[in-house]
Amino acid sequence: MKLFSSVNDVADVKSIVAEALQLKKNPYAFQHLGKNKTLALIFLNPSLRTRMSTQKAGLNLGMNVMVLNIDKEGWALELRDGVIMNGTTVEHIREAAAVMGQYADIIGVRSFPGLKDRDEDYNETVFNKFVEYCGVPIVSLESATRHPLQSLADLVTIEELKTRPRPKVVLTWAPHIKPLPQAVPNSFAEWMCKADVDFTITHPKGYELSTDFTKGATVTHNQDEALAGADFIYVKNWSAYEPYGTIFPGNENWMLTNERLKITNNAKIMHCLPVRRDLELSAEILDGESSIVVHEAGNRVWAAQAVLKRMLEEIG
Ligand code: SN0
Repeated sequence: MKLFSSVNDVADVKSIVAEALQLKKNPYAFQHLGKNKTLALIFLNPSLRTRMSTQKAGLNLGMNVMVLNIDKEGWALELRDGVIMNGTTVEHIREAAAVMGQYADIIGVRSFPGLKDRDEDYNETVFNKFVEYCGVPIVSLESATRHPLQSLADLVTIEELKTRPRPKVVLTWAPHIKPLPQAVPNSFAEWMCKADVDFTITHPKGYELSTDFTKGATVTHNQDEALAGADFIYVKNWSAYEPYGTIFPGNENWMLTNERLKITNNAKIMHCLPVRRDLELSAEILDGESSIVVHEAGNRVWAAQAVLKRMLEEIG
């Protein structure tokens, strides 16, 4: 694997999930693979879990790891082609990415969407420039439209904790005060559509995701209907795809409470984090028995490690 940016980059989803669970049991078995290899993690946006879990995954594999919060610590990057750089940007992504490729054997990049220009975001303009210019294998640490390391960790978590062979998994929209990317729900949906689960998406009218990510899912605006009999509930806010980046007023009653969970099959509650308490998800759920959000975040290490391991095996 030279690129990990979506579920489509994984030849066999089942086997990478199994591999991640194997690594969880035996984290240091492949340290020889990463010896004298360098992983560079480049952040254009904030991070807690992705940064720490991917760093730990690299260390577990024996790699050297460098982190650059380029948005805060680097030169202001120019991302557009054909502009005279007489403004605030100092360095072009063409040189910056190429230079990073000189120092690293694998690069991870986080590049959130601007949520202004849908074509620019959905063409993955920024992430693809890193792919084009860095010249080494590259891992998405959340791009404009997807968060594949998160989704792989989510599937690993479902596989690990499911109590029946084909669990009912529900992705539910949750309230928020600002427009958030569709990356996490897009990505979760495309991974679930390829997994052996019964998958339903529920959201208020207007928050339809791009159908490129949801083929095979059941979609309903009736949250209770979706929650009935659910084994796993994935909670996440996202802004509208159309009109792009919009949030509509209301829908505060979409926040889950213990009362709302009574119709589920004793559902386990997931969230990628960070989560805003009592806005997106009730504190009583986060602090209660049904929440698996911290366990899920722990599994980010094994997902990242499975991906890096495959890349290292190919580099040789
Ligand atoms: C990001 C998102 O894509 O929704 C990262 C999730 C892993 N989340 C946020 O930007 C949350 C920001 C906020 O103000 O709550």
